[in-house]
Amino acid sequence: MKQRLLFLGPPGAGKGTQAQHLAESRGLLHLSTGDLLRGEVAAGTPLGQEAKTVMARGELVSDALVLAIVRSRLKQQAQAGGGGWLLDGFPRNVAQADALAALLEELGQQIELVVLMELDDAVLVQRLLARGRADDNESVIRHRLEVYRQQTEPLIAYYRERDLLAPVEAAGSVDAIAERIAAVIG
Ligand code: B4P
Repeated sequence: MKQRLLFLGPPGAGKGTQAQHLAESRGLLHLSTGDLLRGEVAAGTPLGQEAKTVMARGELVSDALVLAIVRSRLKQQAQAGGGGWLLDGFPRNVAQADALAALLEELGQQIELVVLMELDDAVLVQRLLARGRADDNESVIRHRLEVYRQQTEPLIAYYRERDLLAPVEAAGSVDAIAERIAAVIG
């Protein structure tokens, strides 16, 4: 079974939903940069204050800020003896992917698989409108999709070239999608 995983895909594809299930059932560390940032916002930390307006606009929080969070969690886990991890929503652009590669080299670890969750825009928008989080109104959702196309989609070619990409159809029930993901992870 592969134990060092990335979940990639557009907003609303269900990365968080599937990552939570998988991490629980397989005992992996689940690192969702979105959840961690929302935690900082809720706690009113300086980092959260910086992230809040950026997230509300549907844009990406600065690489330095997100990287600092991921670096400290992965280092902590490595120092505690290592183990599997699942990065959900990170990296979101090529600079973050390069920084992750450098961090993993430092830790002597490697990405084993990148699960790409694929779904039509119409279904993505419907799911997000139904979720109704603070950044889930229609104009912000459209903007997040644009940001995804411009900044995150290049990672598909990036990880395909490194022979790590496993595309999964993200339409259907949560259980059906979980089975497809389990099949590619082994
Ligand atoms: P994220 O928290 O990563 O959220 P997301 O991409 O919008 O959603 P996800 O794909 O996880 O969908 P979910 O399972 O919730 O990002 C939010 C913001 O944080 C970004 O816009 C950015 O500002 C910031 N951010 C995060 N990471 C960053 C980074 N690395 N760098 C810079 N900025 C960063 O599912 C969506 C909905 O669909 C839910 O309501 C769910 O219940 C439903 N759903 C899931 N599966 C379903 C199914 N099979 N059928 C029907 N509904 C389903």
